[in-house]
Amino acid sequence: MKKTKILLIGAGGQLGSELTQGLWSIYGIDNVISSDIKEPQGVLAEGRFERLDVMQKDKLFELLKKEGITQVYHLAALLSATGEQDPRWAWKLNMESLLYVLEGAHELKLDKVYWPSSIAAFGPTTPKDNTPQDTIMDPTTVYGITKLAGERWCEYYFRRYGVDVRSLRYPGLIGYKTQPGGGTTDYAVDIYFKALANKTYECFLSADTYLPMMYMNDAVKATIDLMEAPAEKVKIRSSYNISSMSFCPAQIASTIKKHIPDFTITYQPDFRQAIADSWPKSIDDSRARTDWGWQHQFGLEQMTEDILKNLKK
Ligand code: AKB
Repeated sequence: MKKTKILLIGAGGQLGSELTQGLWSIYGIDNVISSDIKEPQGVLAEGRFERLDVMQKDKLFELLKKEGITQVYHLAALLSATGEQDPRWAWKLNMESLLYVLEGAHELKLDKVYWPSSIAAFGPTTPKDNTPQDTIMDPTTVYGITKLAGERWCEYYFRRYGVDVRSLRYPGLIGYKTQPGGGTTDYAVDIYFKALANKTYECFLSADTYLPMMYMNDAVKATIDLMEAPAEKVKIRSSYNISSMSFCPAQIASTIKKHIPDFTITYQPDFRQAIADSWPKSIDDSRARTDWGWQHQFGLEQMTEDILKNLKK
């Protein structure tokens, strides 16, 4: 049997380092190579790491061949807020890199590819509550446009070339080990750091802005569960809705107050408010639950307890 050898691209981001560790525990540290355009930080330096600019297609293909890679997790992307600073670059980076990975998977006959989509692929006329799997998708950010187009490309490569590509539409991901970079949902990470450091936080979204969110432990679990599922159970090849909780800034603040009673929050909405207002408030992920058995573990209370406990350490 062919040995599994995994490459993570863009592993230096918020999800990458935790996903890398999750994959180490299944496949062993020597069979998982993390890569990023930046030098490895923290835990990534303990395992196998390659500097890689995913826009250099030749270098990517060279690495895939040299290491005999069988699975790629392609996580590199500009997110919703940073994408708006340079829309043409966001389009180029997010789309071309995906096409290189899909082409590599097809040409080199890789076993599987993972690529993340996002709730950003939905838009202002999408039903906002319990957003269905199949519905109107009219993203307004360049990031969301790349996610919607990317979903179509994934399904195209699956149908046309049989590439076993799998994807999840992540909600806002919340972890404490790595800082997020440039998302609209990042307030829900930052708030914990500021609550502990200063007992106060100025939020860039309004108090009642509900968004779908997920604790990093659940995001890693969902990703690995999907990638480990037998191919016949993965019926959606664009991207699966996935969900665990939904809350607004006022709710996360009151949950934090249970642990830090003198914590205060103020609101100063900026350009990210319009982005958040264009996204769903909650997600129907019943297809993920029935097709490959998705179950989440963390809600707002458990997540807050876990994050604050670990950050205090
Ligand atoms: C962002 O806020 O841009 C991301 C996302 C929801 O995909 N966290």
